[in-house]
Amino acid sequence: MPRILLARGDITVQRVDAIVNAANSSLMGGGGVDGAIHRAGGPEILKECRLLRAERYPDGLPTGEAVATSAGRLPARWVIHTVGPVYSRSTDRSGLLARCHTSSLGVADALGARTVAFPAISTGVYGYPLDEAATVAVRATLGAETRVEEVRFVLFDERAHSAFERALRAALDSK
Ligand code: AR6
Repeated sequence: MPRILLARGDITVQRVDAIVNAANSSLMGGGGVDGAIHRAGGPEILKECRLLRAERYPDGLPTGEAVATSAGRLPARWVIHTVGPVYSRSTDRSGLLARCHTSSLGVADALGARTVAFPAISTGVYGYPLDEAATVAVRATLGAETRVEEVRFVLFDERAHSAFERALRAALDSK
């Protein structure tokens, strides 16, 4: 079971083996944390994403799956791209959100990454309520079978940070 740490700030400056990108299935970049990672990491990341699309994912990366590239100019060694679900009021997509976390940790294991930083996947453009997303993210991570030793959730603002604090406390209390 990985140790979970919560931090406030910008994921692009984290000194960890791998950072996770809340991408979209095109892997061609976007806004939010995806835009920030490509801007800070430079063109090398997009070049590798184009190759992945051409060779492995001609129809795009499916929601819930994950794939790695190098990290260009970022301090991390790798970027693990995953695609969160768009929030829906009528359909429960928490299984897909949980899978983003377990898939990303599986990719981290294959790379030999021991420290991994995650953003609050799906809680921006994709509209997932913070408390729900935090609960899913924390539980999936605590339940994952992985050799990753540290998962650091890097939360951009105080609202996200306190949602993850509540979720982590609740998950640890119920153990
Ligand atoms: N570091 C850490 N967290 C950040 C950063 C940052 N530099 N920038 C934003 N966040 P979002 P999604 C937070 O919208 O909801 C993109 O266009 C942000 O406050 O980045 O999964 C993709 O290409 C929020 O809490 O991702 C997709 O099309 C969280 O990161 C789509 O958005 C996630 O917000 C994915 O939407």
